[in-house]
Amino acid sequence: TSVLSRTTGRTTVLFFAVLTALVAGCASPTPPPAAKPNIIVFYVDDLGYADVGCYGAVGVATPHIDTLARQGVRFTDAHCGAATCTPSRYSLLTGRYAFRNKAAILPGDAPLLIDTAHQTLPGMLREAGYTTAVVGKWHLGRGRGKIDWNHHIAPGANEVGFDYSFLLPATGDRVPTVYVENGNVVNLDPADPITVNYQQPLEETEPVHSDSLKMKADPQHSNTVVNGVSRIGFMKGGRRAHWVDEDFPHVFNEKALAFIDGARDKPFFLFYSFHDIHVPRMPHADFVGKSTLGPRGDAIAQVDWVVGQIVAALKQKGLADNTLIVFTSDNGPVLDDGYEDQAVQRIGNHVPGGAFRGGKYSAYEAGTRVPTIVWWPAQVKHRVSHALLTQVDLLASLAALVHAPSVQNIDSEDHLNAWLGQDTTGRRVMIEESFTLSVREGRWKYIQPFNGPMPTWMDNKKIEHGLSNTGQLYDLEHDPGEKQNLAGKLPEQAGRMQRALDAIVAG
Ligand code: NG6
Ligand code: CA
Repeated sequence: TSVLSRTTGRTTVLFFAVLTALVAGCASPTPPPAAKPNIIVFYVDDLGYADVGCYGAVGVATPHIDTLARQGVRFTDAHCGAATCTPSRYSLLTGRYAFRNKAAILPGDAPLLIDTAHQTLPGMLREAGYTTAVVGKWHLGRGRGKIDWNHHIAPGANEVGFDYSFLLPATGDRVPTVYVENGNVVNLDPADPITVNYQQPLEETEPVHSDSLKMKADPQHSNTVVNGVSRIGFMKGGRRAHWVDEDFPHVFNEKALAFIDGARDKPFFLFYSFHDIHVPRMPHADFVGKSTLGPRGDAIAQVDWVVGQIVAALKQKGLADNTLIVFTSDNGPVLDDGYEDQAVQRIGNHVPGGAFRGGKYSAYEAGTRVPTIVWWPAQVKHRVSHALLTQVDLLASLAALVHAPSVQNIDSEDHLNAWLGQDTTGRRVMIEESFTLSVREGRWKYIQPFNGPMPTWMDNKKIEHGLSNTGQLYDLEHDPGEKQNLAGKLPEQAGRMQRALDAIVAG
């Protein structure tokens, strides 16, 4: 059958499925089995709520992302699990709140954070007949103890459900600065083995001379220089395997497209996990100067180009109609995250967090409220949705989509209808994670007290962390910028929400 007739057939089936569901008074229209779409999650790093055009960006154009939004569902109240990377990725992939595993930002040599016995999003899809891959940033650890980078490293992405993995081990600002493909360092020269240490300098470690750097960095990022950029953690060896930061978009695209090409007989799941727009922001020469915002904005333009390339390839292969794309971010925005890249100086009128307060690391809304777009030409109509959503629910929601056996998970809820733009409410109660926990219920947000110490590296981030040693209550409908703490005025509401939060934590 032609793409057209297949689509028409599906639309008809969907129409009847929706009708049946409505008649039955059931909220969940069940898509027909034939609709098992390809699924791509574009996971951008540190992209703030208003960092793309369709959410209000100034100084950088994102035409390809805006097209997805114009044709799909654009969400205004969708959240990543946490205000930092590792916990968000953990909850996206496992469907569990990260606090259950005390997930925090990992060093580059950490053991695998995900329990291989737990159900995962890629594992669930694989069982449902998908071929699965992750390309880009990982930051969820690997191995069981001290890692030997010179041999096969397991368990890792491949042991938690990905058939194929091509990864940056942690972040661009952490060593080792090498790609790991299916558990093996790419291009490793056995005569030049890799040593990594996050505790202390290696014998050969030389002091960083800031004059020789492409971009100056703060003391925490001044351990090892690779490609003219200094990083967190000490590393030696592996020279032939070193990545070139400027090449990331081309390297990752090549791997992503090869995977899509090879997925011929099965639907595929691609977790396209960007390094952009995390520090160090080192866009390819093609994107330098594409924005008025300096490297941070140029990196956004680069993300947009990548999205455009992948969507164009899908179209060219006749796969676009039946591919579901989720475009989103792992935490809110940060300008100065340790490198002198002009992000602060060149911000102009651009407001990365939009109407929301705080940013990456923060308990305020901008910490986890991130741009989120769902695009699926065959089945999703354009709309702007104010449904309350969390990435924790992608596991149960996509399981419903592909008719996987029921998900055994305490946190992940099936909100497929909301993800597809049909139900506009979404979650009733939802946790946001930062250095503390917050709970959302409709327009209400409660941030529980925080008494612990802050890591010292937070001192120079210039971020409003939103922490206080007393509880905070905000009415987001009237006060989206969280300026007026109503906990004193409405103690019962605050107390009720603290108890709701405690109940979720207790499981
Ligand atoms: C912090 C780093 C920051 C960034 C962050 C992780 C420092 C050392 N700051 O520790 O640069 O790498 O970790 O970002 O001053 S995340 O998006 O992966 O969570
Ligand atoms: Ca991040």
